[in-house]
Amino acid sequence: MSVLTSLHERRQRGKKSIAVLVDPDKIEDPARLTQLINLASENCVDYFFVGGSLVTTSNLAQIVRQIKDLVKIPVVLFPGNSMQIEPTADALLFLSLISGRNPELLIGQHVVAAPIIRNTKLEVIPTGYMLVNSGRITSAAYISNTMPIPDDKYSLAACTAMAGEMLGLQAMYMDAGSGAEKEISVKMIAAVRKAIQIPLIVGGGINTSQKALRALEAGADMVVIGNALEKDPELLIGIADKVYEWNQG
Ligand code: 1GP
Repeated sequence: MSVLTSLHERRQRGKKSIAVLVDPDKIEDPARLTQLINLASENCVDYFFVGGSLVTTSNLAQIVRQIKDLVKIPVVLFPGNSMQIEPTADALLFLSLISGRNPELLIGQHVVAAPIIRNTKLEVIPTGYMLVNSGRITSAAYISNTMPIPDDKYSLAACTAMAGEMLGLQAMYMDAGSGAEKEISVKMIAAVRKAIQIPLIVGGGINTSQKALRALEAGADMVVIGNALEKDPELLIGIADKVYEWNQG
């Protein structure tokens, strides 16, 4: 089943998902990545996201291979730019940075990437990407040269998502940025959830199981956890337990 179909199907059944984000630039020790991959598998993680705002290493293919050699969890590219296309992954979030007004990230990089993607078997998931202010300038905001949505402008976030859905985007990703000081508020997640029907992914600064649960309760279909696991991979156990409990209830 394609990643998008499974997201829709899970959404219809009220089931939530977890994605573990692997930022190639933060992988210094392959053994640690192996540990994280195995932990993800033991804890029924649904997806691996691979990518970052700035990737200075050339280990993307190696990371995808390492995941695929060990587990059957789908690998979804979460590219910061058109250079982060790895044909051996399963799917790619074709991100349009709709919270910003930088044409390069609304259409420019897409034009460059499209013919390269066309020659792969990657499942393309047209995704609205919304950066939300998290209290300090994140790499995503800096590199994208865009202004994130202010964290208390719920209606602005809702209308942005609504417009993205009307433009035909198939999923929405709200992101406070990797390692954000403040995760996205439940009020903002709820406002966006009310505005759209497509699957809603939420990430950035989710570093406790309580934060993950709050995002899911507010309407996220999937939470993405990255930074916090680099410091403490075991954190995944608590978060996965919450998602499991939700999905059972
Ligand atoms: C960042 O949403 C992802 O783009 C995950 O954020 O690394 O803070 O978990 P963290």
